[in-house]
Amino acid sequence: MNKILITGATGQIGSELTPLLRQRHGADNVIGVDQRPPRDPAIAAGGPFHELDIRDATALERIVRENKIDTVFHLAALLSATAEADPQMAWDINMNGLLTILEIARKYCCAVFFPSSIGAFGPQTPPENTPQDTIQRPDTMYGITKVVGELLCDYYHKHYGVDTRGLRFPGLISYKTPPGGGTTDYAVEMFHAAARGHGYSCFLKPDTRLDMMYMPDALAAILQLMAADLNHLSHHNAFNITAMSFTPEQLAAAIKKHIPDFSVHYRIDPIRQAIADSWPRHMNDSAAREEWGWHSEFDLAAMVSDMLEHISYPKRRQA
Ligand code: NAD
Ligand code: AKB
Repeated sequence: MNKILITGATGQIGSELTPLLRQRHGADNVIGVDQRPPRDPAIAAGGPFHELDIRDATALERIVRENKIDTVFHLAALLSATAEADPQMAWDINMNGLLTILEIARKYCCAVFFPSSIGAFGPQTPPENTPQDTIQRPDTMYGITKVVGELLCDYYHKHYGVDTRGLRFPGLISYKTPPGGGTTDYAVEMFHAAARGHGYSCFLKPDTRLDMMYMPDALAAILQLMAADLNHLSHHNAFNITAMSFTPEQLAAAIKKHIPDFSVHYRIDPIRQAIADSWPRHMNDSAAREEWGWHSEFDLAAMVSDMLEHISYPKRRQA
């Protein structure tokens, strides 16, 4: 991994992965692209950045060719709630974006990282201890694009020898960049409300349990998987990984240990509730542990302390 392209570089993951990779590989060797300019000016100023649509195959191919890119982190996509609001657009961006990247990777011999999601599972999937290899019949457009994405990555590996690797991320929690339109966004929103000294109106039911992960663990997992010995990987793509599993009321209780007067009430959004109800409660990530040594550092208590340490607003009321 010498010359790197990151798509979706200004999103929740990209805005943290881009500076991390620039630190490790040199600022000029990591090119970010996204359809919107970075919120954090450091991303645009910290190294090469191009504003473009992921479906613009000509512009992407030129960047890869001219910069001799050897590794692509393909993060650009529409997330679950945004995708349900415009399913045709989600198919176009998530599928044609990925196909463009895979075709370029085939032509220029690039490795590709593709993030899948708990959204790749559906109502018929076993929700507890969800196996690595199991029933995948999602009923959301986001989930459909993730399953097809996983299969496309396997196809390009098997038939064209492209080194495709990927993870099924749970909901990611971070403080640097807000999440981009997902079902698990409630968790990040809850922290910001609490840190402002406000109550929070949660769009999922109090007992909706989902897998979650703190961003430092997600970034470590990406780097560890991409550095893993190819000979030790039997799955390549779509590894289940998780760090914790909790409900909105358990997260609220953990935040209340730091901010006792924090309160949550529940105003359910039926669309996002239906999406959450179709996802696993807790995935089995033993394949990732066995094949490339995955383990998480942050549990619920450690993540909550670290989040609240980093989010500060003038009105924050401390315990
Ligand atoms: P995000 O929404 O924060 O970022 C995605 C980025 O893609 C945005 O900056 C957006 O501007 C860009 N983008 C969207 N359409 C584009 C287009 N047509 N052309 C160029 N750029 C475009 O999402 P994220 O949380 O950073 O997620 C990145 C990837 O990880 C996605 O594939 C997502 O499905 C996956 N993932 C994320 C989570 C999570 O909880 N954050 C969990 C599982 C999987
Ligand atoms: C979403 O809620 O859409 C994402 C995800 C789990 O894929 N956070």
